[in-house]
Amino acid sequence: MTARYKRYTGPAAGWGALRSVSLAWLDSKQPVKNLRAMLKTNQHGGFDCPGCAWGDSSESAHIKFCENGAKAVNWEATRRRVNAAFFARYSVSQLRQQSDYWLEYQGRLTEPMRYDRATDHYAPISWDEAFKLVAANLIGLESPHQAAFYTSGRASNEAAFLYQLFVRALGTNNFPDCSNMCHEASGVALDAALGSGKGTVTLDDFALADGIFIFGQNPGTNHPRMLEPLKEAVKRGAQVVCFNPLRERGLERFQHPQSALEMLSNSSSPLNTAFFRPALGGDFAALRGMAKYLWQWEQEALNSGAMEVFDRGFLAQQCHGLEGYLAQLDATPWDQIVEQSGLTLQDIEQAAQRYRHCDKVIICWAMGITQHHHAVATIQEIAHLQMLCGQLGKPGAGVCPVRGHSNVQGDRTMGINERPGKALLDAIEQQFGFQVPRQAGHNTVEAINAMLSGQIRVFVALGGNFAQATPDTPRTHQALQQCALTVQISTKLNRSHLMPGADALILPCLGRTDIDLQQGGAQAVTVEDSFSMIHASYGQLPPLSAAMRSEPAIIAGIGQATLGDYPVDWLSLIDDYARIRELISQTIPGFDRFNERIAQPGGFHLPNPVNALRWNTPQAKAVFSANALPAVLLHERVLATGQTPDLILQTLRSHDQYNTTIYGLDDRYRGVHGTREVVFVNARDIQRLGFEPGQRVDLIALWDDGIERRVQGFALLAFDVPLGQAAAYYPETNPLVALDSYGAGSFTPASKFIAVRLEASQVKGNIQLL
Ligand SMILES: Nc1nc2c(c(=O)[nH]1)N[C@H]1C(S)=C(S)[C@@H](COP(=O)(O)OP(=O)(O)OC[C@H]3O[C@@H](n4cnc5c(=O)[nH]c(N)nc54)[C@H](O)[C@@H]3O)O[C@H]1N2
Ligand SMILES: Nc1nc2c(c(=O)[nH]1)N[C@H]1C(S)=C(S)[C@@H](COP(=O)(O)OP(=O)(O)OC[C@H]3O[C@@H](n4cnc5c(=O)[nH]c(N)nc54)[C@H](O)[C@@H]3O)O[C@H]1N2
Ligand SMILES: [Mo]
Repeated sequence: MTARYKRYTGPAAGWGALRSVSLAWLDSKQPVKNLRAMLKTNQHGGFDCPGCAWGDSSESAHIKFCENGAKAVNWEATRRRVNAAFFARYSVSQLRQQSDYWLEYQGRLTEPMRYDRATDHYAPISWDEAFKLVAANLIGLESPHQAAFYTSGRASNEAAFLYQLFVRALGTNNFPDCSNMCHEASGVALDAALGSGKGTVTLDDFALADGIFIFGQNPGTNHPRMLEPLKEAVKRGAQVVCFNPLRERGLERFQHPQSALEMLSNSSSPLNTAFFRPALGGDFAALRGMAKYLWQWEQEALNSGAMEVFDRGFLAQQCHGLEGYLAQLDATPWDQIVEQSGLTLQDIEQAAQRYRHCDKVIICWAMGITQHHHAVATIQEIAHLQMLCGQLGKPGAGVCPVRGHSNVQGDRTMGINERPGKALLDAIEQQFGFQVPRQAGHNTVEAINAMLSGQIRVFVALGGNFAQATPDTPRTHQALQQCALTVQISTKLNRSHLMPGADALILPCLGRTDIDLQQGGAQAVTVEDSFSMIHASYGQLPPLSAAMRSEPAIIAGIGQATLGDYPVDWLSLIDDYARIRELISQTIPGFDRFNERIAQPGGFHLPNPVNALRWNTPQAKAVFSANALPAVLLHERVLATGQTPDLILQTLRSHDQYNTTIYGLDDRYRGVHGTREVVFVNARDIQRLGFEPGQRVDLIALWDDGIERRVQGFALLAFDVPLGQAAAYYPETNPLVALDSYGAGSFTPASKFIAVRLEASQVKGNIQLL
C-alpha cells in the first residue's frame, strides 16, 4: 500500500470504529470463533480483556469491549502457527531482516524451541529438557544475583506470585519489569506523598466527579473504554480539562462534539471543557502555576473573609509540610512557570479557575507525565494540588494514574518489585520459612547495564518484548546477546527471540483468551485493574496446540527443576490454581477469602488506605515536598554537548499498535496510512529547519557520551504540534533514548523528551501528501 497522509477530520469513534476492527478480524482467519470470544470479554465467567487496564463497572450493561480491545483479542486468537517447521525454514539472521509487524503476524508460538548457534536456527526441545537447561544454568551461577527475571504486565496474579516466590527462593530481587518503563514514577511519587502508590478512585467516582483533569494521556487510542465515563461527565456538565500538546482526537471530541447526543450547548464548543497544550515536560510548571494561583486566591480570601479556596480543615488535620511547600510556591517565579509550561498566564489562570470551582476533582495521567526526567516531582505536584483543596479521601475525587497493561498493577501487588517493601519480605519469610534476599535488585535500566558489564548471565522474561520496549536499542540488543542463557516465555514471535544469548529458549504459553485445562479442570486466573478491582478471568478458546503450557505451569516446571519441592511443591499447585490463591491469601494483605470473593460478579475491591484518610508515610500524614522546578528542562548531558537541539521529540503509540505489537501500519486519527516511519512536526518548524513536508530526515539524539544515536528515513509530516516539538512512534525511535536518560527517582526512560537534530536522509521513499 502507498504511504499516505491526510488530515483526519471525522469524529473520534472509540466505540463505533468497526471498519478497522473487522479488517483485523477477517484477517485472523477465524471471525466466528473470535466473535464468541469478544462477547465474553470482561463479562462474569469470561476473560479479562488483554488490552488496557481500564476497569468495568460490575453492574453496567454497557458494552464491555472496545475497538482496540477487539484488536488485542483477535491478535491473540489467530490460527497461524510459528512451529518447528517455521523455525526450520528461517534462520534467526533471516528473521532479523523482518519488521516487528511481520514477526508477530506469523502467529502463535506452539512448541518449545532452543537456539542452536552453530546452525543459527531454533530447533524443538522437550519441556523437560528445557526446564533442566534453565535449572542447570541457574544452579551453575556463582550468585543468584547473576540472573534477572523480567515481567510484562499481562502475567496473571497467580503466575506473578509463583514467579516472585521462585526468584526469591533462588535468592535475588532482580525483577526488572515493564512498570519500570511505564508508571514507576506514579508509584514512587504517590508513595512519598500519600503513602500508597496506587490510584485512589474507582469507576463510580468518575460518575460523581464534577471535574476531571487529564494530563498526558490519549484515551481514544489507549483506553477507549474511558471515553464513555468522560462523555457522561461532559453531558452532566462536569469540567473535563485536558493537558496535551497534541489535539488527540479522542480527547478533542469533548471540545467539538460531533453528534447531537454529545452536543451540550448551542455554541460549537461546550463551556465545561478546555484543552491546554503545554511544552513537553512542561506540566510540572503548569501544575505549579495552578497551585500558585490557588494560593494567591486563598490569601485574598483570608484577607477579605471570603470563602476559603484551600480545604483548611484537611490541611490542618491530614497534611504535613504545608509551610515549606507554600514557601516554595512563593519562591517560584511566574516567568519561569510561563517559560517552562509553554502556556500563557491566562491559560494557567483559567485552568486554576476551573479547578477551584469544582467540588470533586479527579486527576488522571499516563505516559505523557511519567516518561520525563522530573516525572516524580510532577506527580507529587498533582498530589499537592489535590491535598491543598482536600480532593482526596472523599467520593468523586482523587488521583488516577491510568495504568497500561491489563495486570501491571496486580503484578506489583503480588510482589514483582525490585525494591520490595519490608512488610512483603517479612510476610514471605514467615509464610514459606526461608530467608528472603533483602538487598534491592535491578530495575530495567540497571539490568541492561548489568548484562552489558557481564554481571548478569541469565535473563528470563515472563512475557513482553524486552529487546524493543527498552531504550537504547543497539545496546539492549547487545546486552541480551552477551548473556549465557536467555529464556522467553511468550505467546508470539518478537525481536527479543532474535537476540539470543549463547543459549536461548522460547517457551510458548497460553494467553488470556485460551482455555487453561489442568488436572483440576479449566482454571481461572485473576487480575487487578487500574481501580484496584480484582476479578477472575476464564479463557474461552481451545489452545492452538497441546504443546503450549500455562504461565504458572511453566514457572512451576522451572521451579521444580531448579529447587525441587523447595519451598513449595510446585507441581501440585498447578493442578488447581485455587491452591496458589490460597498461598496468596496467606501472604498478601487484602486477599483473605480470595477464592470465595472472586466468585462474585465483578470480583472485589482492594481498598486504598487514602480513602480512609490513613497515610502510610513516616509522618502518618499526606506529605508535601518542597520541590523546586528544574532550572532548565534540557538535561545537563544534552547541555554538555554544546549543541542546540532542533526539536524535542516525544515517542508515542499509533492507533494500530499495542506497545511493540504492531497490528497495522495506519494511525487513523492522525491521518497516517501505510507507514510508521514518520515524524510529526509543526509546518513552521519544517520551514525554519530548511526542509519540505514529506521529505525524509534522519533523527539524531543529543547526549554527551560520544555514541551516535540515529534513526533514518522518517518522513516529515506537517502537523498541529506546538512549535519546537516533534512526535514519532515507539518502538522505532527507541534507539534515540540513551540508557542514562531516565527520570530522577524512577529510572523510567525519558522517552517523551528526547533532544534531537534533524538531517536530510539518504533513505528514499515516497509518502503521498493529500
Ligand atoms: N490500543 C492500545 N492500548 C494501550 C496500549 C497500546 O499500545 N495500544 N498500551 C498500554 C500501555 S502499556 C500504556 S502505559 C498505556 C499508554 O497510554 P498513553 O499514555 O495514552 O500512551 P502514549 O501513546 O504514550 O500517549 C501519551 C500521550 O501523552 C501526550 N504527551 C506526551 N508528552 C507530554 C507532555 O510532556 N505533557 C503532556 N501533558 N502530554 C504529553 C502525547 O501527546 C500522547 O497523547 O496504554 C495502554 N493501552
Ligand atoms: N520509546 C518508548 N518506549 C516505551 C514506551 C514509550 O511510550 N516510548 N512505553 C513503555 C511502556 S508504557 C511499556 S508498558 C513497555 C512495554 O513493554 P513490554 O510489556 O515488554 O512489551 P509488549 O510490547 O507489551 O510485549 C509484547 C509481547 O508480549 C508477549 N505476550 C503477549 N501476551 C502475552 C501473555 O499473555 N503471556 C506472555 N507470557 N507473553 C505475552 C508476546 O510475545 C508479545 O510479542 O514499553 C515501554 N517502552
Ligand atoms: Mo505501559
